Formats: sequence, C-alpha cells, structure tokens
Amino acid sequence: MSRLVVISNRVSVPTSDVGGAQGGLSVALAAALRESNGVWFGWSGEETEHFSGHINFQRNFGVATATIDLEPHDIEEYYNGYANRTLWPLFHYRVDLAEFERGFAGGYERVNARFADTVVPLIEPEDLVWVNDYHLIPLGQKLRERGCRNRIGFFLHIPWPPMPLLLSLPSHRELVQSMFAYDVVGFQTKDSLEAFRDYARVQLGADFGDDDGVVHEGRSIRAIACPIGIDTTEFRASAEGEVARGVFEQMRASANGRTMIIGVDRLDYSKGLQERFLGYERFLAANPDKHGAVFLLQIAPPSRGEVQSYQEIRAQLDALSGRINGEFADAEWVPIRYVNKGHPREQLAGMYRAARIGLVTPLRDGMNLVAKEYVAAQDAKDPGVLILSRFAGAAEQLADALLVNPHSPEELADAIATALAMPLTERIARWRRMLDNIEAEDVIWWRRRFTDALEASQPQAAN
Ligand code: GDG
Repeated sequence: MSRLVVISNRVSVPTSDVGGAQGGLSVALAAALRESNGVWFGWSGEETEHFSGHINFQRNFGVATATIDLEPHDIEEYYNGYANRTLWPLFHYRVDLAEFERGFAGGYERVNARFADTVVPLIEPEDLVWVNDYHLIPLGQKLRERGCRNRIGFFLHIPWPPMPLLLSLPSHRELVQSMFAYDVVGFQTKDSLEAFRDYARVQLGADFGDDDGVVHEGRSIRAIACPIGIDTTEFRASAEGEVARGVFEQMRASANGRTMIIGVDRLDYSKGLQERFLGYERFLAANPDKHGAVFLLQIAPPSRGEVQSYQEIRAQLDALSGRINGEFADAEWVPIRYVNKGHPREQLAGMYRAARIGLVTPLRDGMNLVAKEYVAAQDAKDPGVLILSRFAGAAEQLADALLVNPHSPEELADAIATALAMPLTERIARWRRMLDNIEAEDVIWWRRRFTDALEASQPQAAN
C-alpha cells in the first residue's frame, strides 16, 4: 500500500493501540496510517495570535500526526463561519439557517490555502492524499496549484444537497468545479452521488464515462458511493465487556421494570431532536396505558456552542423536554431523561444494549453511526428494534429498521407502538439482517474501498 496522507479539519490523536474509547473512524484511519507509515494532518483545535505555519509533529501508538494552530479570525470565519454556518446547514437542507457572508467565504479560502501551504512539503511523490469533509472541499485544487501531482481523494461525510438547494450558495460553481482537482470523490450514499452527478450534468455540462467517471473540461474523476461503517466486531465485543455489562445492569436497575428507549446524538438541529420529542409526546398521548411503563433516555452532548443556531436549539429542547415531563410525569415516573453530557464509548455500548428501542431520527444525516452502533450492541437472543429516519444515509443499508419520516409525529408514535409490540422472532430476523450488513460493510471495508479506488486512479500528468 502507498503511504497515506490523511487531511481533515481536526486530527484524532490515538490514545491506545486498539482504539478503546475512540470512535471507529479514528481507529480505522489510525490502522491505515500505521500500516502505511503515513501521517494525519489537520488543525490542532488551538488558537495562535499569528499564523506561522509551525507544525506540531507527534507520534502516538505508532501513528504520526501533524497539526497547526489557527488565528482567531480563521476559526471564526472558516470553522464557525463558512463550515458550520454556511455549508453545514445548507448541505443538511436548511437554507433557512444558512448564512452567506463574504467574510466567511474569504476565511474558508484562506484557511484552505494555509492547509495547502503547510502540508505540501510533507507530501512525497508516491503518497496517496486523502482529504476529508466539507471544511476542506477546495483543498485539492489548492494542492494542485502548488504543484502536487499525487493521487488525491476527497470523502464527504455529510449529505451532498440536491442541485436546486446548492444553487443558493453564492459560489456554488467554483466550489463544485474545485472537486475536479481530485482523482476520486466519495459520498456516503447513492442519493448524494446522484445529486452530485446531477449538478455536474446540468450546471457544468459534464460527461459521464464508464466506471463512475465524470468528465469536465478535460479532467476525468471517479465519483463513488462509499458508505462509512463502524468497527462492528470491536463494538460488539465492547458491548459484552465488563464496563458495558456494569452499565447495562445499572440501567436495568434504574429502569425498575420499565422499557427503555434510547437516543444518542450530538446536540444539532440536523438530528431531529425536537421532532423526536414531539413524536414521543404523541405516543404518550395516544397510549395512556404506557404511562409509567416506558421512558426515553436522550443523551445529547452539546456541540458548536459558539454558533447561535446551536444555542437556540439547546434552549428549545430544554423547554420542550420540560414541558413534556411536566405534562406527563408523576411522582414516580419521568417520561424523558434528557442528559446534556457525553459518555465514554464503552458505557454507551451498555446503554444501547439495555434499550428495547433505538430512536435515530435525524432530519438529514450523511450516514449516522449511532444507528449502526445500536444494532452492533444488541444481544443476539433478545435484540431491540431500531427506528430509523428515512433521511439518514444509514437507511440505504438498514432497510430492516422501522423506517420513519421524522417530520411526522404520527409516524414516530406508531413506530414506537409497533416496536414495543414486535414479537421476538421478528426482532431477531430484522436484527440479524442488519447485523450481517454492518459486519460486511464495516469501517475497514469503507476505508479499503476508498483507498483502493484512489490507488487504482492515474496520477496526474505533468503540465
Ligand atoms: C458526521 C456525519 C456521519 C455521541 N455521543 C457520544 C458519542 N457519540 C458518538 C457516537 C457516534 C458519533 O459520536 C456520532 O456520529 P454520527 O454519525 O451519528 O454523527 P456526526 O457527529 O454528525 O458525524 C454523519 C459521520 O460524520 C461519519 O461519517 O455518519 O452523518 O454527520 O460514533 O457514538 N461518543 C462518546 N460519548 C458520547 O456521549 N464517546
């Protein structure tokens, strides 16, 4: 395998040889970097008064990382601004929340150029360069402008929006054209891939070759769907490990005979938390016999607290959970346990396993790894039921979940009732098919599929 240079906004520094507390993505990338003796480059998360291009090199558990600090206005305009206030909402179909400010766009270009300037000297001629996510879409082009002729791939972790939505971005054309600097571009779903091809055909007049090729102004790239998976084997093992078993017992004891429903999401408007609470409220209103018999544990660690729309969604959820609890609770039962704090990964595994229903109802999601983690954590003899939004990328692979429209409180309420009544044989049959899928298409499969496609592409010819 060629040496891999992974570039993403943030870098996850390994904390052990095997991952443990870290997510599947960082474990899989760390394994690839170890095997190929590669390096992971990105922002440290720290501020500096004056950007100097200084790189902090580290090697932890066999993985080399290289990080840079950014100036406060870089963080404001590039990260909080263009990435999280323009692209994130727009790509999640929330044009109403997207802010289009020239300062943000300028900061995005500047920081992508800074990434390119600092990483270029680290790239050797035969390296495979793998750029990740919406923070760095134009990076490939900036690398080309600096003479980089390596094979460069780009993977988008969030949805690619349909053409009419993308047209509302003032610099949509430049952004999409910059994708043609890559050799391979990867999307989570066929749906996102189709939306990209649609834009390329209608707006750029691109041609389509065999083998996923998209040709624009003489540049031919491969555009593929490459759904990300989880570390299924490890996560299953951790759900049966000591920490998870302890948490499982505690959860069962604190449930006191009640059936638990679980949701685990970063506190983000794309995750459909308000709609989920409203659907659960509808279920409670329609099923008085279930009062006191079920409860919803919603874990929602806050994220992106500097961005106003995140402050607003947090306040709205505080109010909504309070209102529902006030309306339905009695002295011994609270219908929603709403927890704004993160939990170690092994503990989450135990919580998933203790829940009869996994409620994963984003309004839009590139993939959604929680859905796959919930399935992986289940007991083969008594698995729970996954209720999954049709608008999560994961729905393309997990068709055996109860698929719902997250905007409809009735559908959510009906799905909760169906899941609670589902016989064991049906639960097992559905779960088995979902597990087969997440075992076959795990995070190692994902990483290989992408790097194999990149390795198979032709290096750029010299000009
Ligand atoms: C983006 C895309 C795509 C959550 N709470 C805790 C915790 N988590 C972990 C989960 C899961 C991860 O965070 C969240 O992943 P998701 O996929 O659900 O969502 P995003 O953060 O929005 O990720 C998404 C993903 O990229 C990968 O391509 O699937 O569509 O939006 O692993 O378990 N982890 C710990 N404690 C918590 O409290 N340790």
